[in-house]
Amino acid sequence: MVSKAKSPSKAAKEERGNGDELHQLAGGSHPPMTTDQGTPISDDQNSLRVGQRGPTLLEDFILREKITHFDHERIPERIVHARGSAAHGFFELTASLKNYTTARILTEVGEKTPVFTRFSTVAGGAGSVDTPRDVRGFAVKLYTKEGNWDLVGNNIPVFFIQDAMKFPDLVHAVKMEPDRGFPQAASAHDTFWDFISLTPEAFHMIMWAMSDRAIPRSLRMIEGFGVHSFRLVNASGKSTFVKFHWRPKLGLQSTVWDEAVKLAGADPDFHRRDLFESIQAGNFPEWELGVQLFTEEQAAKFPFDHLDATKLIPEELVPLKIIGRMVLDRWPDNFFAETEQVAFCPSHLVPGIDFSNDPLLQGRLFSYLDTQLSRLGSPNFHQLPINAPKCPFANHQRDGHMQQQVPKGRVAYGPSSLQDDAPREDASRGFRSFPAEEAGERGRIRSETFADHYSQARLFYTSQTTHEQAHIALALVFELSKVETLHVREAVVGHLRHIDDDLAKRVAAGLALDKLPPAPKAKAPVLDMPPSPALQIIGKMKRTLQGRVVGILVNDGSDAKTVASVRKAAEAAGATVKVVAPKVGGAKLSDGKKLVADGQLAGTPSINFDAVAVVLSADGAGQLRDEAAAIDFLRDAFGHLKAIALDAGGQALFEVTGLDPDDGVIAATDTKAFIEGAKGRYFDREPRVRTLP
Ligand code: HDD
Repeated sequence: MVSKAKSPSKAAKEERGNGDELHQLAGGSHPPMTTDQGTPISDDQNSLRVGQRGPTLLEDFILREKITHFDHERIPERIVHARGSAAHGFFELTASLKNYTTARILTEVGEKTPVFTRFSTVAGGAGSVDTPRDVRGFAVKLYTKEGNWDLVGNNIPVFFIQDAMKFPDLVHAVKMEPDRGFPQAASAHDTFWDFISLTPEAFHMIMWAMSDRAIPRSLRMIEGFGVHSFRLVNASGKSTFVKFHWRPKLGLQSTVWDEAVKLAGADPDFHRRDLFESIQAGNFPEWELGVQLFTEEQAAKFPFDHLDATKLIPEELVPLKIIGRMVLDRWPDNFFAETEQVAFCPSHLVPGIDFSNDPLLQGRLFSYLDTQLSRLGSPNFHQLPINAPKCPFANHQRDGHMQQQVPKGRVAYGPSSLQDDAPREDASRGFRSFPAEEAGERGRIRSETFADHYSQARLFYTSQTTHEQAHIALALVFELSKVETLHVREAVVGHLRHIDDDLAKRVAAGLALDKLPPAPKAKAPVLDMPPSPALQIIGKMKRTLQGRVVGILVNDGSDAKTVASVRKAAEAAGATVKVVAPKVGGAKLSDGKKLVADGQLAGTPSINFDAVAVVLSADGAGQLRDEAAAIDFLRDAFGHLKAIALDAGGQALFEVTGLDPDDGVIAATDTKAFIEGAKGRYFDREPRVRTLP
C-alpha cells in the first residue's frame, strides 16, 4: 500500500540527511560539486523521480551523466604487462658519457631528470596477483630537456624470441588458454610449454624465467635491463653500442616458490603495497644505472650476435660502468590517471641515442605506438599529463579525439611563410639517425649468427650456485607437472640435454619419465663459456636488513623487554618492525601496557616478513597450540628458510610444530645473532624442508 506522501521538500531533506552527516565527518573545505559542465548539484544521492515511490525520469541529466561516465571508466587493459605499479622520482647523472653521446641526460653530471617508472608482471590481467612466476617489466619514462626517453625493459636481460614477428604467438601461448579461460597469470600450462618446446631460441630466457629472478621478494630488489643494444652517437658522429642496466641499491633478493604461492593468497598486492609503504615511509627505492659500452669491432669478436635479443653480454667480457642513479620518491596521486594511462614506447628517444638493428627492437618500435592508440583511444595520448614532455613541444600535428591544445594562427603546415612563431626544424639540435650503411637482399631471413640457442642457456645455468640450480630444476618440474600432454613434457626435457645433462636428468626424474628423451638437433655447436657469477642472485644478495621487514608475534603476557630489545635491534639494522597478535587491537604485555598490533595473526602470516621473532607468555604455547595460523607462522618461516628468534614461550610453541631446529633458530635474547641471521636466508636448510630434484 502506498503511504501518504510527505511534502516533497521535507521528504528530500530527510533522505539527504544521511549523506550530509557522513560528509560532515570528513572535515576540510569542500569545493561545490558540479556536473561535468559546471552546473552546481543540489543532491547527488537521489535520482529524479515522480513521487516517493514512482518512476525515475529520463530527464535526469545529472543521473545520466554520472552513470554514463561510470559505464566508460575502464579502458582496454594492456595486452601484456596489464598488472603494474609505478612511482615518480628522478634520475641523476653521476658520470658523463660526453665522449660517447650528445644526449644531454647522459652528459650533464649532477642534473636531475624527472622520471616515472612502472613495474609489471607480464601474463596476468590488471587485477591479477603480484607474485606469480613471471618476468617483471621495468619501464622508465625519463622526461629529459630534449624530449621524453622511454627505456622499456624487463628484470631479465634477454628475451624469449629473436624476431618481433613471433610476439603475438608467444603472448597467445602464455596467456590463459582461449577455450577455457585459465590459467590466469601462469606459464604452467600446455600451450605455453608447447610453444616453448617448438621454439629453441627461447631456452636461454626459460632458464631465467625458471630461476628465482621470476619470483622477486620486492620490486625494490630487482635489476632492470634495456635488453637490446642501442647506439650512442657523439658530437663527431661516432657511434658506440650500449646496453643499459639498472642495479637495485638494496641488492637482489627473491622469495622461495612456496612463499610466492602463499603470498598470492595472503596478499595479492604484496609488491604494490611494499613499494607504496616504502615510499610513504621515506625509504625511497634506488637503482644505479650502468652501461656496457662496446664498438662494432669488439662486437664482431663476440662468440654471439649482440643484435640477437636472446643473448646477453657477460659483464666479464664488457664490464659495467655506473653512470647514474634513479630514486623513486613519490607515489602517484591517482592510479588511473598516471599508472594506467602512462604510455611507454621504445620509439620515444632523444638526440644522441639511436636504435640498433635488433629485429625484436625494430618490431617494438611499431607495436607500442599502435597499442597506445587502441588503449588510450586517440593520437593525442601524449597530451595526458603523465605522458606530456616537460620540455616545450610544438609541431603541425592537429585535431583528433580529445584534443586538449588550442593552437593559434593560420599555419599548420610547413614550409610556411605566413606566421613568425610557427614551429621550424632545428638542424643543429634535432634528432638525426646514425647513418649506418645497409645493403643486402630483401627477404624473410634469420641470420645464421642467431643460430646458437643453447650456449648462453648453459652459461646461465652453470653460473648459478647449487641452491639456485636446484630451484631451476624444481621450477621446471613444477611447471611441466602442470602440463597434461606427455610429448610436450618430454620435448622440453630433450632441449635441456643441450643445456646441462644433469639438469635434464633431474627434471626427468622429477617428472618420473621412464627414460631420458632424445635431444633435438642443435643448429649450432653448444659452446662452454667461462661461468659468469654476475648472473647469480644468491651471490649478489646483500647481507642487510635495509628495506626488509621483521615480524614479532606476541600475545597477552609476552615479555615487554624482549619485544623491545628485538624491535630496537632490528630497527637499528634498518628493518621495519611489525607486530602480530591474535587480535588486531594488540596484546597486553608483561609490563601491563597494551602493544597495538600491525596485523591480526590469522591475516598476517610469516610470509609477510623476512625474519620473525616469536615472543610469548609462559602459557602462550598452550593458548596457541591449536591455532593453525600460529603453527603455520613458525612452519612457514622455517620452510621459507628464514631466521627465527624464540623466547621460552616461543620455544614451547616451536616444539609443538615438531620441526628440528637448526642454527637459524635463535634465542630471542641473542639479538646480535638473530639480526645477523635475519640478513640472509638459510639455504642449507632447504633439503630438510622440501624434496629438491
Ligand atoms: Fe613489450 C608492454 C617490455 C618485447 C609489445 N613491454 C611492455 C611493457 C614492458 C615491456 C615493460 C609494459 C610497459 C608499461 O608499463 O606500460 N617488451 C618488453 C621487453 C621486450 C618486449 C623488455 C623485449 C626485449 N613487446 C615486445 C615485443 C612486442 C611488444 C617484441 C611486439 C612486437 N609490449 C608490447 C605491447 C605493450 C608492451 C603490446 C602492451 C602494453 C603496452 O605495450 O603499452 O605493445
